[in-house]
Amino acid sequence: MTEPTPLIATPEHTVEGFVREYLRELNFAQGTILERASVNDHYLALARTVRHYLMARWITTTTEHYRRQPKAVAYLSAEYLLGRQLDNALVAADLEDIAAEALASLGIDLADLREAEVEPGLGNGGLGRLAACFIDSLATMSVPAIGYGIRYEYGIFRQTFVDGRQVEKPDEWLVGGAPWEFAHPEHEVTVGFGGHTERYVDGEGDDAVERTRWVPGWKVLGVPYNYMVPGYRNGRVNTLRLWSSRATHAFDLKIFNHGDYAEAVRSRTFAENISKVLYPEDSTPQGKELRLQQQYFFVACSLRDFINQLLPEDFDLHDLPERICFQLNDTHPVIAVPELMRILVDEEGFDWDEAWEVTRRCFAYTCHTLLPEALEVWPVDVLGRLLPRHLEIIYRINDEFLARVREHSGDDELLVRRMSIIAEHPARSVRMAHLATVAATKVNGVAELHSQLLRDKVLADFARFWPEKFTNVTNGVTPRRFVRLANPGLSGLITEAIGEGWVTDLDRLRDLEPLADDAEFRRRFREVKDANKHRLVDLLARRDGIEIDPGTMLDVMVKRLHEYKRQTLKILHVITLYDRIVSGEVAVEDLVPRTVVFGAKAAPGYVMAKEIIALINHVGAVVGAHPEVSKVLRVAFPANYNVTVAETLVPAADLSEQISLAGKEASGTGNMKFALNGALTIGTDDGANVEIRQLVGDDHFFLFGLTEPEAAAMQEAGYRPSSYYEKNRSLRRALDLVAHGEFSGGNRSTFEPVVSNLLGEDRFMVLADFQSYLDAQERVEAAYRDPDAWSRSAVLNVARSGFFSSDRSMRDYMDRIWHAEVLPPL
Ligand code: GLS
Repeated sequence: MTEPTPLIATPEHTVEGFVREYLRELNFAQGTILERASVNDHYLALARTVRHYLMARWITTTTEHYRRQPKAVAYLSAEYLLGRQLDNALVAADLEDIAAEALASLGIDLADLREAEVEPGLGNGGLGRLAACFIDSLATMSVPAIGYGIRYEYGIFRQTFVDGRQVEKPDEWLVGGAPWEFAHPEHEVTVGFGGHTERYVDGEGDDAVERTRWVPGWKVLGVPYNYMVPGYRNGRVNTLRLWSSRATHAFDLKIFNHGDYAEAVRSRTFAENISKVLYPEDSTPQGKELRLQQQYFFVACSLRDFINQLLPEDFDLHDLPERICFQLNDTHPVIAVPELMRILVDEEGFDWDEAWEVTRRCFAYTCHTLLPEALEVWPVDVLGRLLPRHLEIIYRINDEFLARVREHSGDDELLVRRMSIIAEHPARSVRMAHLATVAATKVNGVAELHSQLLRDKVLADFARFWPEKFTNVTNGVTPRRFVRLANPGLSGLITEAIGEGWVTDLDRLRDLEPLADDAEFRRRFREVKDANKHRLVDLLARRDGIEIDPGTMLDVMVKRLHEYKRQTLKILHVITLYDRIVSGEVAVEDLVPRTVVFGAKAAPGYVMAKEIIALINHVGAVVGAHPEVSKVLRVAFPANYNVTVAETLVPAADLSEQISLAGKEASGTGNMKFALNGALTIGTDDGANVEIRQLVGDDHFFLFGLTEPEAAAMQEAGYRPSSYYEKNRSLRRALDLVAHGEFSGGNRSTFEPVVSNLLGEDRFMVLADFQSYLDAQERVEAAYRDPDAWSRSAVLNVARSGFFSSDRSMRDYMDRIWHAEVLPPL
């Protein structure tokens, strides 16, 4: 490839240059003029203007990747929870001040235009947001990387509340226009589904070999949409490529040629449905066939694209492992393993062993869960119907793998059954985590404890078989979005104290440590926190009509609604505080005033999670309506918590609730965002909490609850939740209030399912940890009464959390798994 022609019109990096470009966009792309433009016109013109400043870097980065053919990373993820793009692009291109000034000179407020952007919510929660943080870090670190995923037409649903109950609305994020994407229909890829396989003889005489080919029953097209992934001021822009499904052109022809209009339209709908909607389950996938179609669709497109578009034509695929590592983000993209085998064996003529050698070295697998029900399995009849050739390949991979297991274990058939990629019960199915583990060069968990539990429990047989395969990479979050952008006040304070290097080298936050003992610094730190609380007050008033008092302790629990995360434990604490005030046990003067903020979406089919949402809202209403209680306690539950809300909420928080049952939360990443923004954590010894506590120190973290081994032992011995109800008066009173209809207008049946579930099964041991949680909350109160000591702890949380940068996660992946090249900044 020759040098690209330099862009003729990279706009000048000045206010005047920006104004010119902006007006050109408004006039020529939006077809309007300043006086008549709508907010959306302005937003689109602004987004395109910013885009133009990044374009030269993008083209240069892409061209260089092609020319140098470095060892690169392809991140395969069914989810990218990107959040708004505008600010991130402005910051990356160092355009914040220029843009604000340029717009102001035209009488426009940048802040108003920000609000016009609908965030692309192409993910459920932590796993999707992690992927977005990772691609940001890879770009900032000049690693040649590409993200591959799905361009869902509808992202995660918009949550509303009706009578306190969750009601889902479609997320129509594309309607206003999508200025950050570039469609490339000329690079469409064809993907097959269904049909059958055939054996045939390839070649003649001595050279004749028997081969297999797949004859798909139907085909769809994948159209790539490219997104810029700008590095932070390093001149590089990587690519996120999301696939959208379309009907093949043959369908259009059929309509005209055969007159079978209805059938042709039906087929078209099938094709277009594939990328229609994000499945809204987090950590508990539903075995829906469309989901498998989505998974195969995007990995088939991505592998094809990588081979055809990003490799030179004469590339020898035997060398593929020297050129790429495909990182499997959870099991969702694991069908890529048999797909690469199929390409190499059936299309490229590799023999099986050669193909396996290449495939195995090209993939690495990240597991993101500990819940057995979250490990994906596909019934063989579903998989075989949709992807018959892939099922054959999986069987053969399994046969060869199990032969090795038998060889090593002396025919331990129980072990063989446990390790098999194919489960026999309850239905014959493919265990995607086993397939991934067998194929991958490396398997990693996402926090130290999680990786340990993978080795000891979830994948223990595999860890014994291949100890060197298993490793840990603790998650991280991007400091660009979650500190620099979300918390300008704190960022300014940090930069003033230690310079701006921290934005790309978060370990430097350590240099803040001495300032924790500096009263003036702590005062300014409190001022920032206070200002952030006021920003939140404005947001909630504007967005949700919720009033909160910025003078109270902000106690925040935001994450998906899941029983293992134990939002019920938090609400039982609220109920206990309520009860103590109402019963006169404590006087309001004796309590630290708090606002408890929840944010949580429940999977639409997850009945218990939706009941818990209703309970929180009903308790909130009663608490807020009580004249005494509401003086010191309020519950705020803004609907539709998303990345945009997080960006205002996290910097305002005082207390971060990370209260999952130990051994259930693989890592958590919200916990990291809060610590980095100076909230103190109340948490169990779970996921990355363990590492947060180790780093910030026990004195600056409120630990409570059972440890993982304790919880496991208690379950083993026969856990009886009702015994806690019987023993613990506060707990009994709180549960009785719920059961007797205190929060449901006297109706005892409303929350009966929640109460009886806690008393009867309580799978996640809320009752066992209740007292310990109350005790920890008492310690929180005591600590909060001393603002100086509290802010000292908060500053230390910031100073000691640099480890949780996703840049560090990327370095760990590079060193332990990918061994990709790092290019110089441009
Ligand atoms: C998750 C885990 O539940 C989180 O603990 C983890 O932080 C995240 C990213 O590794 O992955 N797994 C999952 O299915 N959804 C998640 O958020």
